[in-house]
Amino acid sequence: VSNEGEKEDPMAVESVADTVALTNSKDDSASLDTTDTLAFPSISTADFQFDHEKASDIIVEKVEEYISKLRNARLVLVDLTHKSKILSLVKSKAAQRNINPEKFSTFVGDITCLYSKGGMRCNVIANAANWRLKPGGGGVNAAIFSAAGPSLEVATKERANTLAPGKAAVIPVPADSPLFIREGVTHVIHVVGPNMNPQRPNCLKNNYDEGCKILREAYSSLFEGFVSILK
Ligand code: AR6
Repeated sequence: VSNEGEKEDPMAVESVADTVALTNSKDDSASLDTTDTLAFPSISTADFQFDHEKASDIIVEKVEEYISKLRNARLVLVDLTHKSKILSLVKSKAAQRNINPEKFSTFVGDITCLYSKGGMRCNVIANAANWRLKPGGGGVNAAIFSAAGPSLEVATKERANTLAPGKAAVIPVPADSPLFIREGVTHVIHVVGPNMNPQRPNCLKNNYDEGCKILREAYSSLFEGFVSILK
C-alpha cells in the first residue's frame, strides 16, 4: 500500500514574476495563438527519482522522433523553477541537436495556470500520474487534480481505472472544470512513468535497462495520445 496522498509537494511554486519562457521569447501574439500545444512535465524525475541525465536524453530523443508527426503542433516541457536541472539539461541537449525551437521549447511555470499566469495557451497538458489514477500524492498529479476540480477524476474513471507504467490515457476535460474554463485546456493526458523510489509501488530498484525502456514507452504513449487528438 502506498502512502500517496499524504506527501507534500517537494517544490514550491515560484512567484508569477519568474514565469518566463526559457528558450524562445515570444511576443504578445503568442497568447492569441491557437496552435495545438502539449505542455508536459518531466515524467518520473521528482517523486519517482529517475536519473536526470538519462531522462533528459530520452526526452530529447522522443521529442526529435515525434516532432515530424506533429504537423503544426508544438511541445513544451514545463517545470516550476528556473533552478530546474531537467529543464537546463533538456534545453542544452535540444540546442545541440538543433531541434526547432518553434516546435519544442521549455517553460518555467505551474502547468495548471500556464495561460492565466504565464500567458501561454496549451490546449493539452500531461500529468505524471500514479498507477491508480488517484488525485493527491504531491507533485504535478496533485496540482492538476486539484486545479481541475472533482469532474476530472470522474472523467478519468470513466475511461480507465488503473494505468501501467509506460502507458498513457487521454481524458477530455469536462466543460465545468476551471482547467477548461480558465486555462483553455481541453485534454489531460495521464502518463505513468518508471519508478525508482522504494517508497512507491512498482519500484525498479535501480534497474535502468528496464527503467529507460519504460520511460521511452511513456513518452511514446504520451506523444501518440497527443497526435491522436490533433485537429
Ligand atoms: N507544474 C509544472 N511542473 C511541476 C508541477 C507543476 N504544478 N509540480 C511538479 N512539477 P512529480 P514523478 C514537476 O514528482 O516523478 C505523485 O505522487 C516536477 O518538478 O510530479 O513522475 C504521483 O501521484 C518534476 O520536474 O512526478 C506519482 O505517484 C515533474 O513535474 C508520482 O508523484 C514530475 O515530478 C510521480 O512521480
